[in-house]
Amino acid sequence: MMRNTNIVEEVALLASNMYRLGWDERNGGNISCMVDESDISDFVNTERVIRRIPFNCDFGELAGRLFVVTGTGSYFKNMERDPEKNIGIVRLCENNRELELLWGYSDGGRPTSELYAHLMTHAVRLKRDEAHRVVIHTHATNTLAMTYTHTLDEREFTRTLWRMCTECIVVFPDGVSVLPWMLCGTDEIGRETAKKMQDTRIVVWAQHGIFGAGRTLDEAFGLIETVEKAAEIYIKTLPAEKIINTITDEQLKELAKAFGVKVHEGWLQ
Ligand code: 2HA
Ligand code: ZN
Repeated sequence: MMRNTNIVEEVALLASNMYRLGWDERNGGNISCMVDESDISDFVNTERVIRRIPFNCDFGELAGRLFVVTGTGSYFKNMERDPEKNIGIVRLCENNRELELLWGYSDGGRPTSELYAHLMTHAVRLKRDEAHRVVIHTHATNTLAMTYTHTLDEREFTRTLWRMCTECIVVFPDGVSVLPWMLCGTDEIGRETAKKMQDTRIVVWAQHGIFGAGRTLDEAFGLIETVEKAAEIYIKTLPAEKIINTITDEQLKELAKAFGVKVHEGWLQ
């Protein structure tokens, strides 16, 4: 590890960088990193459980594993200033019913709403590569924009990205997968993401963002950064063309219902 930073500081630093790239507005984006006891023993007593967080964590092979995870509702902008509030370290319980909080979420918080997708992805990637450790979700701007103008066919999407920068095919020879628009924060999007992660380390969520997996924070971030750079070139060289995909009014209503918000009267069809 560079300098003398611990893994939590590394996550916070990455969150700051991603915020400054403009990808993580408000509470957008989340990061999780699987760690060993030795990575955190300097500042965490793993025998001491601060509190138990109810969660369906029936992830067999991950039971007992430790994760550094950004908190739900927390802003990437604020991670570095107050990591102990915005980031937590949890252990997946053997009983499949709860997470043990060992450090962080100091204001009573809990892990990201996308934890299910993160853990499903960790389980799948770990089977493919025992050195796998990191999952990052972010709202990478140009990648998101591309899902409005490009077909969502995975082969075509990947081929377009590969052609945008010379090194793309070297960085992600496995290509990218694409999920159509789906409600976020659900087990279903988690299952679908993990399924795609069997073949590619990048999964694009149409009209939402991107998921990337890697062995280190740098590797997972570098993957996303490279895809995003290619998407930026694509968007910049795009002729004025019609948008062919969008979030429909039906999907907006589904969101409003799922999150219990009252939408401006008459503004949806
Ligand atoms: O809340 O990005 O997808 C953070 C998100 C959800
Ligand atoms: Zn998101």
